[in-house]
Amino acid sequence: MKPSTRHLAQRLAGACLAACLPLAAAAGQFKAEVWVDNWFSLHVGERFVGEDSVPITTERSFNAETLRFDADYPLVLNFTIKDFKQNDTGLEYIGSPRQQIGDGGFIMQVTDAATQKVVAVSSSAVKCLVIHKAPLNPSCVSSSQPTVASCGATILEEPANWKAADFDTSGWQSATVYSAADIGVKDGYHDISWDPAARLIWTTDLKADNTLLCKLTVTAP
Ligand SMILES: [Ca+2]
Ligand SMILES: [Ca+2]
Repeated sequence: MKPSTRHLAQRLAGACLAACLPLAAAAGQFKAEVWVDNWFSLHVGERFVGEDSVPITTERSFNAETLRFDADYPLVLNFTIKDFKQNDTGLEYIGSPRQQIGDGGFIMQVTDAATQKVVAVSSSAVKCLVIHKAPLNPSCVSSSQPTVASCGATILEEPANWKAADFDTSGWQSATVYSAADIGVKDGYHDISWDPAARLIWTTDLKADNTLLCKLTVTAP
């Protein structure tokens, strides 16, 4: 082998060591498909996997999203889910004739690339904590100048370590399952072939519950 060829071969081997080993070390490859009104991010355990590519401030951001990631079972799926609100009143289109309390909606499924089987879905098995709830007084929607004081809001910090595998969600609510009509599914929702077990979920109040932390742990099938 000529020195220049050997050098190239060494460089290629070095590139593969850097790029190929992490793939080889991961036990599994997964695809998460998500539709949400309006925005989400996903961590698998503490590791950030991805987020809705359309900013929440985009009007009518009803796109579906597909994220691919490597992980080991058990999968600890940690979703931060947000319904759009213009400010802490929980309202949107403030000051316009369309001023309203917006509503949410979320569905997801995770497919194991090795088997092409859906291994995780949104359902009542998902545990959620509402960390932004507003308005508490829904009649403020008819106010010409709604304020946080008149609307009322409950805003919490994220619990420390909520993404950890051993975080205790026994105090969190089980997700509520909604119909497609309840949610008013649209746009990207219809781009995904949903597993029959994947359900549209939110917490108990589709309108006032604006920011949710939702957690689902999936053991090896
Ligand atoms: Ca919304
Ligand atoms: Ca809302």
